[in-house]
Amino acid sequence: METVVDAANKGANGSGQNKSVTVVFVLGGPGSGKGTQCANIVEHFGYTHLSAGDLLRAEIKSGSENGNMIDNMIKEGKIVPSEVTIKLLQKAIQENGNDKFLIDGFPRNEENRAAFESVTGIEPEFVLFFDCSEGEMETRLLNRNQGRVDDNIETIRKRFKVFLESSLPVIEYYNAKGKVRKIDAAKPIEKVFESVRSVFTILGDKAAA
Ligand code: UP5
Ligand code: MG
Repeated sequence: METVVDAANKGANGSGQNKSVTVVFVLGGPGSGKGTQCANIVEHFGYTHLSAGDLLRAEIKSGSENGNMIDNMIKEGKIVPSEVTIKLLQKAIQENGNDKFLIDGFPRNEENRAAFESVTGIEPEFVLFFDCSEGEMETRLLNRNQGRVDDNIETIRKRFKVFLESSLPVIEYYNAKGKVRKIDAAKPIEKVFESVRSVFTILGDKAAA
């Protein structure tokens, strides 16, 4: 079966030779700071940031046939079917010349995780986990003011429930494999980035060795 890596490579140069792609999953509850810290990682470590939520929101805006369904799922804080999200992620990887990606906010449940692995053949290098209390996350989301349809108290509570029930088990799965790098995400943005920076610096040192 053709993996996303083969497909990406064909798209890039038509040769069909394997290109190795490094993927880091960036996970954590709603408002834990995934998007904020990904922007910092992009700036300092040359990754491309793919937010699954942003890709889904762009899909709604584009007027695609799945738009209404995605919009309704996001308003309810529910997880969009894997095939939709994986197609968007695959396309974004294929169309990008970079070989290092931060996948932010995905996989959100066990089915997402297994489907991504079997469809793309990609295993994450590691999983960055932003650990933050619900009280702090709630305050941040209610103060965000970016017009997100899911930043209201009712949907926020649903998002927290889905995170606990469906997404935390994914983090536990990777933790059992020794792949989780847990970050205290309740601190101020610059302090959180100090911890993030040390994780990526160690990775860079290993690659150079
Ligand atoms: N902020 C950030 N860090 C701070 C700090 N250290 N101290 C103080 N303030 C801080 O940050 C949120 C806010 O907090 C910002 O105002 C920021 O300035 C401040 P942000 O970096 O945006 O947090 P993030 O973790 O990215 O929060 P987000 O709301 O994006 O997380 P979600 O996981 O809820 O949202 P996402 O966009 O990933 O998903 C939305 C919905 O899409 C899901 O609920 C689901 O319905 C759907 N979805 C799927 O179905 N499948 C997917 O694979 C992905 C999404
Ligand atoms: Mg985000």
